[in-house]
Amino acid sequence: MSQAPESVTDPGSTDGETVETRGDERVELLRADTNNDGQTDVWVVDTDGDGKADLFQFDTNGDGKVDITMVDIDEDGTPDEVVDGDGGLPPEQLPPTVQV
Ligand SMILES: [Ca+2]
Ligand SMILES: [Ca+2]
Ligand SMILES: [Ca+2]
Repeated sequence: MSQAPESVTDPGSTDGETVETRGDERVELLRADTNNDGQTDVWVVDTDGDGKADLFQFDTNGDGKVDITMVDIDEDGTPDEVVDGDGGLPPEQLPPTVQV
């Protein structure tokens, strides 16, 4: 056993990494349309059912797909992990609940 320590291998996807969240649920507390094109571009999500947001996703280029995903794993209001893409958690294409 002289092999190097286990290395992180690329799963083969270039669409960003998968994020770890507090739970497996997806309760969308808020969806917002910040550029008023009728498509959601901000998602605020609770993944463990405690009613507090711990997953935040943003569509920054207006194509309706998530470009940045932030996870607040300890729910202290500060993102603990930020990844490109949807983090393996693509939102449903639903109309925004809030027009900003
Ligand atoms: Ca929008
Ligand atoms: Ca939560
Ligand atoms: Ca996008």
